[in-house]
Amino acid sequence: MMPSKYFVFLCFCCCVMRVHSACWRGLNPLANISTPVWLTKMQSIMSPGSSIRHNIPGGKGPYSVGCTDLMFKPTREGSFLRLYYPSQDDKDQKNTVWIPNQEYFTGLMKFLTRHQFWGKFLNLLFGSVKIPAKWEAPFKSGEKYPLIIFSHGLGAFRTIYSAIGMDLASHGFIVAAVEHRDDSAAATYYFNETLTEKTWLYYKNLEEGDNEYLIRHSQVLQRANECRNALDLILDINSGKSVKNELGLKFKFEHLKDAIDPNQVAVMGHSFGGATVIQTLSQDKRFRCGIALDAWMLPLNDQVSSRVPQPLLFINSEKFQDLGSIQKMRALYQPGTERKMITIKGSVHQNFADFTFVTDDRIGKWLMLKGDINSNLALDLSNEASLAFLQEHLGLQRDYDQWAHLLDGKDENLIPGSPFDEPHL
Ligand code: 8U6
Repeated sequence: MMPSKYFVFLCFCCCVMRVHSACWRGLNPLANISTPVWLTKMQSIMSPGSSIRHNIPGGKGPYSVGCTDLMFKPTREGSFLRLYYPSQDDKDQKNTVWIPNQEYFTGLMKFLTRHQFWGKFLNLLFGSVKIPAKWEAPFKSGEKYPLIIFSHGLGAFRTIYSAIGMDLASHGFIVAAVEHRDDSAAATYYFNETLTEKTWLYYKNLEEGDNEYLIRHSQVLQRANECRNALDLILDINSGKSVKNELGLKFKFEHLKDAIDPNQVAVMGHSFGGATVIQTLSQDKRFRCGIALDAWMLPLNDQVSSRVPQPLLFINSEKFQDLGSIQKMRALYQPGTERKMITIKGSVHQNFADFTFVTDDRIGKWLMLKGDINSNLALDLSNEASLAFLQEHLGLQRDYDQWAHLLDGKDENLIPGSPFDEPHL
């Protein structure tokens, strides 16, 4: 998916930028090498004006956003999730580290079939990037919030959909982004029973002769179970059960008691996570509606299409879907079901994940992380359409219906339905 020359070029650009940015500031780049200061300089290449940026947008809604991680049960069968939530306005709290372990970069390189050198390189570039959500900020109690379980894409992991998670949380949602242990995440980890050993689990590439459908289908079943387990866990916390966070963090999950309306639960996901949305809805009616962002339909079997009575929103990129996958989506349009589909003009598959925000336009397009549309505009449209849909189908008393026209594709940057549809006469 990404020719080596692009990586070499990226490296080259970054090095050039590094020297340039150091020169601009009248610094001798060599003098600082191999000191922590050197690392700080490294981060300066991520400042505006260089090819690498770190402005992952925060939420646009009225709530401050907090973020924490929860690992429930230490083993592979447990739940691992990142929570974005409405928080108290706390100026003392620090922003959240975006990608908290270098192993995630190792896993990304395994997924992208690149040499490990590049993982170390990306870790240097992005390992200390922060997102504008307050780490472990106190929860804002006193209201009931709807809940969204979020499922990541192939080769992704729980932390790289933060622009979506933060925006929804800033609009009064609790968002739980699960990390899947089905071998489809770039990387994830768990412990043994006694917490003495940390095991990293990396993305498993398909091998020659593998039946892609069978593997991906069994993974989507596991993913749906992991989404349901995450819901069980959060509803347990909601009813006052105390849970042990294996990560030993300070965040008080007890404050989430009675904070969630169990009738206002949705499932959302990107790519493989979009397929997970559909599978999960078919298995568990506690999820009242679903949003599939550029869903990858291959993992699903044909029977699922008649087993999803809940409302479903498809938000697609312009470049990723083909006629076959649109037909699989259309098969879910059964009598009596609520379906919406929109396509974001000029967008690409990876417009929904955070890496679209951390490079400039040129490099971003080369790496297929960005499309012709501005990444902020594309995600605003996706989030606003999602909020309008969630308001309608979770019965929220908010003003997100101001974006209801987006659900009919009424915007200059949207196509109603898909590019393959017959034009309406
Ligand atoms: C390129 C997904 C990078 C990068 C992701 C490309 C991706 C990336 C980090 C990994 C997985 N954003 N999942 C250069 N392709 C860093 C430097 O991180 C998203 C991102 C992001 S996904 C997806 C699924 C399949 C494929 C690509 C992405 O669902 O968007 C193929 C060939 O399967």
